[in-house]
Amino acid sequence: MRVLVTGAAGSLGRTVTVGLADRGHEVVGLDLLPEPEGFEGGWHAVDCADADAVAAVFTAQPLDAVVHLAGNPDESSLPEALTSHVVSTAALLDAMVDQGVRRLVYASSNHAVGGVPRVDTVDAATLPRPDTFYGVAKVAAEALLRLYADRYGFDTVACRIGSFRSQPESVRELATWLSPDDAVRMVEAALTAPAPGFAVLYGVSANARGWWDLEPGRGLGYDPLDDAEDHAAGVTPGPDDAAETAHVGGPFLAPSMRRPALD
Ligand code: 15L
Repeated sequence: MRVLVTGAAGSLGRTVTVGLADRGHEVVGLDLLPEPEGFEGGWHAVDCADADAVAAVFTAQPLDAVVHLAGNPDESSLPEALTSHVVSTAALLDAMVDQGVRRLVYASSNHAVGGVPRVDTVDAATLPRPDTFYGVAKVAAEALLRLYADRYGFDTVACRIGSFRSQPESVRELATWLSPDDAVRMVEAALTAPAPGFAVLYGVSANARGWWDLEPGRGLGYDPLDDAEDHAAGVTPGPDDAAETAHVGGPFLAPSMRRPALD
């Protein structure tokens, strides 16, 4: 499969591009940054929110699917978040319509439901409950995926990723960790699942302390193999652990994350 990976120079992007290439896929990278050393394949240094530039990428080579990982991973103003996550997704989806590319795997986030108290069930049917403007933008991007799946018959998989790290770094992350190897498993499953239509899965490893339902992912062929518990001895408890484990979104619920929408 020839796959366009956006955000290919980021930490998740580098893991996914190498992992997909190792699994026999042809990877075309897209990022604002130049290609990392050693990257093999096509590369487009463009802004994903620039619809004309994105359209030109799609005419440069035929593609089978898109993995959209690009976007600011932190909180920002609402307009910045909408540009980074929603406008970029729309630019890709419109280019897909024009070029007949029918599958998009999306790096959504647990922050789309970050306001859910941790004791509640969190599964694919959990209603949006963003904890930040970042989360609002992820919800809106997921809504776009649903719209294009309904309107054009696309397969669009929203992966609500927990905490992508080489190792868990806090008590919360013992529940929310997504390991590098599981991230590749997740993306490949979402790319190759037969006809998922619009689907949501939780992008976490098989953590013994995990909070979220892994079954929607397993239904798409994502079987995580790693467990944050294997790294628990290296995690030092901290003063914010209780607050960070009270809601799905952890630190994004902290008062310091609050800001006016339009500043
Ligand atoms: C995310 O979606 C963020 O991009 C990342 O920076 C982490 O905060 C992560 O979620 C998390 O919840 O740990």
